[in-house]
Amino acid sequence: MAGHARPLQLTVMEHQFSNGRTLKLVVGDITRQQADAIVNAANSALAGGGGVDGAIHRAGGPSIMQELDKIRAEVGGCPTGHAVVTGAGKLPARFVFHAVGPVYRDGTHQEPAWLASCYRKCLELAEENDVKTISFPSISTGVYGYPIRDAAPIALRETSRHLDRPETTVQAVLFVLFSQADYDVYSACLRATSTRDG
Ligand code: AR6
Repeated sequence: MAGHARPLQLTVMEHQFSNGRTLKLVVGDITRQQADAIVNAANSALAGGGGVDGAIHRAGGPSIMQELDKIRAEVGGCPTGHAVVTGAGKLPARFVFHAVGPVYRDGTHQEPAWLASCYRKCLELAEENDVKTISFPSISTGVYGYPIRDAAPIALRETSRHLDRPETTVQAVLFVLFSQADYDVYSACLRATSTRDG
């Protein structure tokens, strides 16, 4: 390969479903992307943290944590595989859906089911709140250690299934991947699925 230029890496990929809905992948910072709802990769305590959680609270301002404080006082937190909704503060969105992904152990401790559940719960919240555009980070593949090659097919499968449904208010799903390497994994997976499913 020495001496050969690397092929141009596209940083946007869009898949259109036969019903006109779209699933799009980009590289970027989720706090900078306009959407009706932005998904956060949170923890069960809803206590904030690093990674995308930290970025969302920093960019969105204190109102998000104040709303989470109330939720925590009322229901104690959010179990793995579930999600709660708050406003989006200063973010360019109406809502933040705080989803709690699984901490990865070895893949045999229900991690795939919990991860799939996170995406489904966020899509349910989207329907309940009349959300047309929703952006996701790659849940659990940072601090929580889920191998991205195993997580990406689950994320793409759950969101594609939802977009393919005849009745859904969600018109567009955007995955905002934080590195070119993460984007490359998601785009290869989406390409493989699109080729297989036509
Ligand atoms: N925009 C988009 N993606 C991002 C951003 C951003 N601004 N920042 C990080 N990522 P992580 P988890 C990517 O660790 O694995 C927190 O402390 C990151 O590169 O944020 O679900 C919570 O409080 C990775 O690909 O979430 C929890 O305790 C992906 O987002 C715990 O981490 C998810 O990484 C949750 O861990």
